[in-house]
Amino acid sequence: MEIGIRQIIGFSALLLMGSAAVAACPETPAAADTNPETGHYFEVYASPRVTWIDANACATGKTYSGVQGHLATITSSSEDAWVDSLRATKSGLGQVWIGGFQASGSQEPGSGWGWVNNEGPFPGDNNGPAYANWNSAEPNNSGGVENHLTLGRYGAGGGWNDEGAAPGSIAGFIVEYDTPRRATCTGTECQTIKGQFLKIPAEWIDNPDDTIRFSAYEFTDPRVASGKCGVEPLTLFGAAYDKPELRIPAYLCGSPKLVVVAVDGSDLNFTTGTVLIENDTATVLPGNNPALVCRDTFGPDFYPDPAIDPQLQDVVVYQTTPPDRMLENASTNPAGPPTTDPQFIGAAGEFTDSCGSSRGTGKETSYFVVGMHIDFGAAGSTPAGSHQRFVALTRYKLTLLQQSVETAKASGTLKNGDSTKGMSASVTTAITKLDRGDYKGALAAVQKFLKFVDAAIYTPVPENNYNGEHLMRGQNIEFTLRVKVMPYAP
Ligand SMILES: [Ca+2]
Ligand SMILES: [Ca+2]
Ligand SMILES: [Ca+2]
Repeated sequence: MEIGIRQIIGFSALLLMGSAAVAACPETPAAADTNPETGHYFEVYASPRVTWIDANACATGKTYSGVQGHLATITSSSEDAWVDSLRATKSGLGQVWIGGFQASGSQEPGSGWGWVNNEGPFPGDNNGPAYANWNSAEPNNSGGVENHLTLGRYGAGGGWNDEGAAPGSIAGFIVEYDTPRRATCTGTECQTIKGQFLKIPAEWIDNPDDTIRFSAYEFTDPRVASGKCGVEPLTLFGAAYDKPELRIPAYLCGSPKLVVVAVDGSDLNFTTGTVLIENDTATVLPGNNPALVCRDTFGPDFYPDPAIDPQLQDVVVYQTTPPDRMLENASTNPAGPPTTDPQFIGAAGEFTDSCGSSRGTGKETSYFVVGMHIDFGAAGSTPAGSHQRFVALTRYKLTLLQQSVETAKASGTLKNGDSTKGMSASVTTAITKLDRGDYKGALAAVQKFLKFVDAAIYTPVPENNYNGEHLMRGQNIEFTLRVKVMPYAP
């Protein structure tokens, strides 16, 4: 499955304009601004009596900075307040269409509501897990024909209305563009986007003017709505974005939104160490499904028993650009596919080592993905099945670590001393122990491996940060064994 940036199809707007049934789209917005929290660009258009269908066609026919528009989707209270203020204060318009619609055939006013842009369902009252902000008198399905969502019927801050019965009350519509958030950092500690913080080893900054640049792109994982989590991989970016592909394997899935942070660290110079990334996913992605993200973030009410499902935890995903540098990419792996399990094959790897934080080597440019969970699909639907899948995933990760150590030795970055021999031996021991079901022994071997990494001397080589890779992989396996495998052993 692949989603790229949606292309501007010049003649589709022409076709729409040629149809007598569709009104012309307004050219100039009454108000427009960038939401500082999400980076998304919004435009409020005056278009009296426009139908929701026509407003939706206008919105998807517009582009801003190469990004296609959609009727505004409002998935958090902060986004709601900001968009409503743009409408009320800056545009001065009254009731306007936004991107909520009710599935045809839904007769109950409160059932079947969803967002355009594949941004998921939302409840017909204000008490569901997903955000909603209905006025206390709404939705009422007046006249039996109100199947689309508006802002402004009850004034600023007055909440949402289902509309369709009173076309004369419609003043226009709001378009949202999922434009990237951008940030540039200097120094060793910096905030990239709201809710995300990076700590870079001081030795990486050899020039005070060195910068590290970020662009954040928000996506909704299409596999969530189509039931393909744990089944199909996902490819993002590629030629349509003029960027290298980001390949996410089947076992990693959005919750359902995810943010991809594209990192350009080409000004930095680093051959050892890792970058620490701290994410407050509730802030980075306030619209995410709270049942699928971190218990530590949302509190025990949403996720009372950590033994219920170890798959449901916020993870951070890392991939180098280009993707073929990753050992996870079976097609370019010199040792051939490291696993026969298609679910695990893919370039991106998850490298979280506790909820909300992660480590990456950051070599060259890279992608970090925030707001995903591990999802084994049907194979992980029982505690025993989930446990088996985590054991298989850990074994796969250990084989990749083993390969990484051998590749580092061959590159000359590691001398064949005691520490190097200890690294190889402890990974082999971990695999043997895991295969025997001795998880405690496997954990001890991985912890020993990390001590050997600390003791080893890595001679810098230009093409790779092997020290960072060994730290990152070793710490991730240690975490997976300790937090995911051992507590759920039958
Ligand atoms: Ca939105
Ligand atoms: Ca209705
Ligand atoms: Ca209504």
